[in-house]
Amino acid sequence: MGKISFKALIPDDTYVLQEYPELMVATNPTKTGFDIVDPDGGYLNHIQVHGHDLAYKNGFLVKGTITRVEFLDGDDLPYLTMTKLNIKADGNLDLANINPTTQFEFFTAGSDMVTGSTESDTLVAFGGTNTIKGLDGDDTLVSSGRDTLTGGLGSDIFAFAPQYVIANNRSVRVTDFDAVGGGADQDYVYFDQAEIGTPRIYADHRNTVLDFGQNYTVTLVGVDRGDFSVAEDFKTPWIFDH
Ligand SMILES: [Ca+2]
Ligand SMILES: [Ca+2]
Repeated sequence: MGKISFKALIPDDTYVLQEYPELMVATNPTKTGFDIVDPDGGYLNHIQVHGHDLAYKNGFLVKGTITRVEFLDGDDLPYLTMTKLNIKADGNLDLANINPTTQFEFFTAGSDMVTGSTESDTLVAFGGTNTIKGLDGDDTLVSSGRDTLTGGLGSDIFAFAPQYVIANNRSVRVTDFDAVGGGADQDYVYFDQAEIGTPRIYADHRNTVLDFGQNYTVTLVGVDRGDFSVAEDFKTPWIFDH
């Protein structure tokens, strides 16, 4: 299981990948890793990839295993670190044409433990069965399904990315949704209603369930159905806007 830690180096609500140019290139490829940098040298932010038995052919990473990735600023301080990865090269990583967002999805395709900082973070985990913890701060936890989300203190947004919702049999559990706190404690559910419609909302034992159909459910653990309402607990319209 990959271990992903976000650090508090960037201002509130800035998604870490926004710190990087859209096109980057790999330099210094060796058996044990490579760096990903801005081809124009315009940004000092860079990404370091570590692994073993890495091999390259025609400008692509074709063999080996990626075990650790660090997203760094110009002073080599980490925006986020990814350890305990076990990612096999799939031949699709083009060393001369790297989109950090696409690459991040590849790095997080497995099941991951994602941890935020004590500041406000935007946390994502993409594929796999993930555990995401926001800790302190007003965090945005973005789930692609089959995840367990814990916001921690603060007013958190639990966001469900519409591009993943079309898949079946995805269930999410939110362990600490605060539907009654109000003010600084209030948490929110976010999703794009235009994309996936309005869920059926019902009580299940001591939980409240949002049922989007196609076996896609979000369970708000320990939330009384009577405390949850679309008007007060849904966040619209934009995911990164607290
Ligand atoms: Ca993942
Ligand atoms: Ca946080």
